[in-house]
Amino acid sequence: MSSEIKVAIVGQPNVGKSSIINALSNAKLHVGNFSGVTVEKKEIYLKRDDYDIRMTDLPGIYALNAYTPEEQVAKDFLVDEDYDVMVNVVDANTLSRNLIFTMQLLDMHRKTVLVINMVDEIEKKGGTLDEKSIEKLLGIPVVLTSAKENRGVEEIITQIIKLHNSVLSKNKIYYNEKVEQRIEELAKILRKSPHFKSEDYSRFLAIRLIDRDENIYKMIHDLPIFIEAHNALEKMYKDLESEFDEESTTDILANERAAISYNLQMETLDIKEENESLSEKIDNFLIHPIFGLPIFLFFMWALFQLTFVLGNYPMNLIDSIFIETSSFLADFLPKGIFNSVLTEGVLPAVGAIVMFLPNILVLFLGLNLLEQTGYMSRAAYLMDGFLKKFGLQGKAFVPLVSGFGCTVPAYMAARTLKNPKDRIITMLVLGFMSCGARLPIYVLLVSAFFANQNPGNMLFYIYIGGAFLGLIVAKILRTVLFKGEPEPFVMEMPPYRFPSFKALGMDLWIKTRMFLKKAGTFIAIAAMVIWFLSSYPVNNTLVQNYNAKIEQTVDINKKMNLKNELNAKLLENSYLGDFGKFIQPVFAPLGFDWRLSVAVVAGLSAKEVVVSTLGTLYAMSGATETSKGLVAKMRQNVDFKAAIALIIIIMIYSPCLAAMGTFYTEVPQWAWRIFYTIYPNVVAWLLAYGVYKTLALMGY
Ligand SMILES: Nc1nc2c(ncn2[C@@H]2O[C@H](COP(=O)(O)OP(=O)(O)OP(=O)(O)O)[C@@H](O)[C@H]2O)c(=O)[nH]1
Ligand SMILES: [Mg+2]
Repeated sequence: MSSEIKVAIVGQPNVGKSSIINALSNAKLHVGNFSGVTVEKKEIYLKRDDYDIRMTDLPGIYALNAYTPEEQVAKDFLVDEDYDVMVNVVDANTLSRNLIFTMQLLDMHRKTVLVINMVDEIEKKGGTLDEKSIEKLLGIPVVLTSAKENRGVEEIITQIIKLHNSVLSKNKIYYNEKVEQRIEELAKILRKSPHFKSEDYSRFLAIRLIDRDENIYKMIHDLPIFIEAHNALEKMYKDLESEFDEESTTDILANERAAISYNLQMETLDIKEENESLSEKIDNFLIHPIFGLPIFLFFMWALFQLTFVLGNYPMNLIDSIFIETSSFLADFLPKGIFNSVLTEGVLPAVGAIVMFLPNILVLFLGLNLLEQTGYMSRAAYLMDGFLKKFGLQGKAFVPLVSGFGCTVPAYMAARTLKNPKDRIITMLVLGFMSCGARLPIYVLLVSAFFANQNPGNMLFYIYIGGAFLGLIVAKILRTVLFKGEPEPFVMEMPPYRFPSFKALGMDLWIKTRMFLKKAGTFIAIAAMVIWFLSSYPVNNTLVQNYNAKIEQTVDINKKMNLKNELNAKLLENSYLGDFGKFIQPVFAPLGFDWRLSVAVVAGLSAKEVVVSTLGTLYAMSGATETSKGLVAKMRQNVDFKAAIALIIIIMIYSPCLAAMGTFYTEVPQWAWRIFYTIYPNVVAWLLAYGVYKTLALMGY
């Protein structure tokens, strides 16, 4: 019989909680060198000896007084959920500050392991840590780890199992006598209620109440003991605040904890502070008041150059592999529906999207480096003044940049914004940040229509252009709907860290797998649907007429032309052709034919579908020898003005269904949901139309 141990992993942001779980298991939790990477609790299962260990990775929190939605997730879990052992992770580099939170956790009086992570960095600075003394002083087991170097992490499990099998030992933090007296007095009142009979729990609640924790206050609000507790509490606030000469009892407790933590660090950590750390030296350059912003823009520009240039090498290879495989299978397999679905429907569609995988990986690698090195927080700091001009706050930078990767986690990352107005504005404009799935469409169009210019520059302009439009919309929203200033923001500057190649590789591998899986399932199925809708109904008289004409023709080229004409006519008269023509009036002013219109609408499900649908539709129109690839076919069939209009539509209109679903989950108000569903499409159409008309006037 194996027994289960439930473990909560808790600590301040960016201390390495997720990294520790990754080191312990084969979990692939997202890590990054800035605060607020994890915004949703995640469960991981481990098996050791006879134990099933269920670990919950929680978002980082600074204190038990929760503010932001993601901090609330962690706090609710800690206070309300049932778990056997708490693992508190702290960063050895900022020990005393982290220990302040540990004190709050110890108030809960639960089985706790203290994990001091990042000891590798302390060692590099020539420091030593005396964990045995901390153990003695706090009365709980202490483990030193380096998640990065995979050191000490197994010891955490050993301690968890040991704690699980032993009785809870005394590990109270004792406050000043005057405070202790009040805690005991209040706890006694609370114990009169049948809910709070336990000694430990009543003590914890009493401390939280004296700490002015509003959630706990609300919790006792409807209980019979409330009046008595409330009166006692009011008196305590007044008395303590005058006895300690402080504004608030929160400050009194904070001072107490800070003093204990500081002493703990002084007694146990031996380290010489350097004059100017490497991080500071790099910062003199990277967050320079004048050069900082241009340097950031240069990095982004370089990223898009690389995305295009590096991504293009394998692209042609992948493209031709799919084309050759299709034409081989088309001849090899017996003629029939299966053959056609595969070689005209699925393979061209999947190939059309898979060939952009290298571009996407380069983009993700760049974004990942931004996260791993710690530059993200710097860039946020640099952009703060700029973003403020547009009614956004500096912290919004993190979700905005994540949006270049994928809009879904970006919506969730917006949870770190404390102010609901700041958060909703950020979420409403997040879609303007072109995600990785839109990259293939851009690369396709840029390759087809801007081959003579620098295509990397074009990509950069598209992404920056989208972002800039988002800022303008944010400004309008702030002026019209949300009067007021964005809140000032605080974001911690982590030290620069050399990215872990393992984490980078892991992340790219996950992205590749997910992408290929999506291409092989969702995209393939969508392509089949598109194929069937565009192959039926078959107009038999048309086919017979054309076949007769083809028989009579001798010239090979003329035969080919007739065949293509037939295919085009059949396609136009198919179900999808009918649908395309039905929606085309909406897109006709933008110069789209029905195929582009269908692709744009299909792209509402997922942006990859735009390219794959174009792949199928153009493959079915029949290929002439000169235009085998999709790029060439686009150039042949799409007008330049329409291509630009298409780029604008893709840049702005609604993101995929998954992203919209996430928005609906995160934003409960129907008014916002409806606004969000409609306005980007209207803006996209109007802008695309304006640009199309302007280009027409300019003679394109
Ligand atoms: N040098 C060193 N770096 C580490 C260690 N553990 C984690 N890191 C790095 O510290 C950063 C933060 O790690 P995460 O695991 O994302 O931290 P977290 O506590 O989950 O952060 P939040 O989710 O924001 O609360 C990452 O860049 C890690 O690579 C360690 O032991 N040594
Ligand atoms: Mg995390």
